[in-house]
Amino acid sequence: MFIDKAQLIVQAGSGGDGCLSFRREKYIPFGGPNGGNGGAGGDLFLVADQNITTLLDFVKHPHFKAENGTAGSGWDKAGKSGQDLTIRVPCGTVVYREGKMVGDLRKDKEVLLIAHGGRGGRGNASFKTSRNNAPRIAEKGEPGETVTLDLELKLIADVGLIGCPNAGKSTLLSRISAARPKIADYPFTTLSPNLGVAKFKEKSFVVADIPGLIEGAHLGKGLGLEFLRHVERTRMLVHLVDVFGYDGKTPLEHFRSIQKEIRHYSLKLSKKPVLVVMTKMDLTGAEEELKKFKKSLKGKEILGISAVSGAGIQEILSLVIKKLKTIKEPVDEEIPKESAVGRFIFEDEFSIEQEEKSFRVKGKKIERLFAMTNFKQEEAVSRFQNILKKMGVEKALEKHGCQAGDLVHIGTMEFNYSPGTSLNP
Ligand SMILES: Nc1nc2c(ncn2[C@@H]2O[C@H](COP(=O)(O)OP(=O)(O)OP(=O)(O)O)[C@@H](O)[C@H]2O)c(=O)[nH]1
Ligand SMILES: [Mg+2]
Repeated sequence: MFIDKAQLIVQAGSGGDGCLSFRREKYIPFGGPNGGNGGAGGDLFLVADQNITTLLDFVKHPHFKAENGTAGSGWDKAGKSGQDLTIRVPCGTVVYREGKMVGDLRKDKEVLLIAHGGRGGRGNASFKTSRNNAPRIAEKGEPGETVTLDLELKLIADVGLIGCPNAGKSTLLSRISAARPKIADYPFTTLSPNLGVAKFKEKSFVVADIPGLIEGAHLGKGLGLEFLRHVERTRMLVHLVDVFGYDGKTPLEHFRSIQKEIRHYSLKLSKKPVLVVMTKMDLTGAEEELKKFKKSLKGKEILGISAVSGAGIQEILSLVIKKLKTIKEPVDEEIPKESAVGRFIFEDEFSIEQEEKSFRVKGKKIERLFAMTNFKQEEAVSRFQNILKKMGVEKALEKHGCQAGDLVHIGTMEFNYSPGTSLNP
């Protein structure tokens, strides 16, 4: 099954906890701290893979988690880092986070970092200073990032075949490439896009055949405009028109209504160069129809083909190759710099929100500090308080009207505010 939209819920690995330990050996009465650091958690990546053609797997299995780092241990032994996890997606996968595009994996093997693993917690050996040579403090590992991503597959092809149902799009694709799409004498034979590589005189290009369009597709009629997404990134369109029309309408009426649907879908798409091709020229009376059609669309380049006799097929191929040479690659959709996953975002160190009689301190740095503090260790608690003080959290709380006894939330913890001693969990 061809699925072109999916959601991923990924969690990078958490860092391992730092270790609290002291050297204990015979004849060495005051062995120093020797607790090692925890290992880093594994990162999560997406990688484009040309052998994958659908996002179907993610609909069934949207959850992924990279490995956690292991805890540090005594004798200054660091924990092991967690393995990174790489998730394979089809080429042409566009990645969104909270509605913003954060990546576009076009070419085989392109990689995108989507979630950072947590840092390993520092062991007590790392906290040794000249003033404190026996620290009883070790950090917990930093939790790995959890991220929800929306994936959208937009096929990457040079040429898009569009037209009414039954116009002969899939038949043409099967004539010019090795692709074997389903072909039949009824509308909506093609239910999902097909890709094929067409070759002509040592040159090749990728063609996308999509389901047929009908008038009112923008209102959801037929299969709607959903699949036009897959010709958005082509360099040109080939619009196929059945020489005897479809559903009682003339070729000209069809041509116009499909062009109108495309304009409804996107102005950008409607501005792509179009080659108009009349199909089924082997049928009796076709020449007359083609003449009429050409006359009413003066100035447009129109070709006639027959997939049955092969007439016109070579002409299409050589014309498309000639045209492609003059058309630049479509410009990429801009990825806003600040939203790219994995990019460092400058933000205020913290912010304070008032919730009735209580206050919430928010911010990446503080929340991370909270997650990595082991509140069972006295020294860790006082380090936590000192850092908050240095960051100016106490002052900021008072500015917001926080008074002794008021509740302050950080992460999942509640504190009673007491000025001077800062926050006591
Ligand atoms: N006589 C004749 N019949 C053709 C020609 N091209 C296609 N057909 C027939 O037209 C019918 C529709 O062809 P398809 O290739 O399935 O048409 P399509 O545009 O892909 O149709 P949908 O996938 O339903 O949108 C089939 O019965 C084909 O055999 C042609 O050049 N000459
Ligand atoms: Mg088809």
